[in-house]
Amino acid sequence: MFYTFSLNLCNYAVKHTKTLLTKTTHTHLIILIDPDKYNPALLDIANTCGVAYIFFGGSSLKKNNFEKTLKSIKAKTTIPVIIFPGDESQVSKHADGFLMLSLLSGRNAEYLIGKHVNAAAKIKASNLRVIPTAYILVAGGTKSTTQKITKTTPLSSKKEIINTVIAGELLGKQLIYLEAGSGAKKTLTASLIKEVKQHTTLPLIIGGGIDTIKKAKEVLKANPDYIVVGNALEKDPQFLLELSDEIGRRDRRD
Ligand code: 1GP
Repeated sequence: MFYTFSLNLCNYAVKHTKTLLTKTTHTHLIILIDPDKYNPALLDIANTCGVAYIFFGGSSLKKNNFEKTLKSIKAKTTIPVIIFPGDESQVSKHADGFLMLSLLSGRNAEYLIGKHVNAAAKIKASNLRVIPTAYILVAGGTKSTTQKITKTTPLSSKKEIINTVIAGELLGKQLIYLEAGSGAKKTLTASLIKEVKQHTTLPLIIGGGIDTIKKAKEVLKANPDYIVVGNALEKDPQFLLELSDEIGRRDRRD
């Protein structure tokens, strides 16, 4: 059992494992913090709410405070912080791990190998735990920042999504991150997530556009290993309490 029950704000807490982002029996929650929009109040809630990981990074940072903000987060929490890099400058030995993202849904060589070569020596020197990740952007009803920056087209065909997941596994990735894009209008459907799960044994992360409990419930029906929520928590940190309750309720029910 991954969760341990305790009397705190959100009814349960998380026991962290040494290996990062492993497969789970019940969906765990990841919050995404954009360094430019860090709100310490969100971290205070996260510390009591069974958040499994913090993803840290942003696709268009302007404030030049990546390292400083990362250090201040690490000083305030024991939740593992994993860099979800928006570009090759976002590397720091102060994090607990690093998602080595390959944007497999796109055909832009820079996001398949180019940026990785630029950052490789720095990542290796950091001694970070690196998780090779198949990053797959799926159409979410709006043009996402990732889509704009990478100049790639998100996938919409179920067959292509599944074949991309399979290719990711065959290429040796250790994690599948299926993403509707930050601020997506539509989240991924439970039926698509369930089908994807039938074609991979890798841990599966679902993100993009989870901004209501109704949308969270749809994604949770498919029981992915992790869901990631960013935008909605920037707007309302209290939403984390509701999300956490919903996940905790499912964990106890099954
Ligand atoms: C984005 O999947 C994450 O990369 C989170 O998306 O900001 O829409 O929650 P949201």
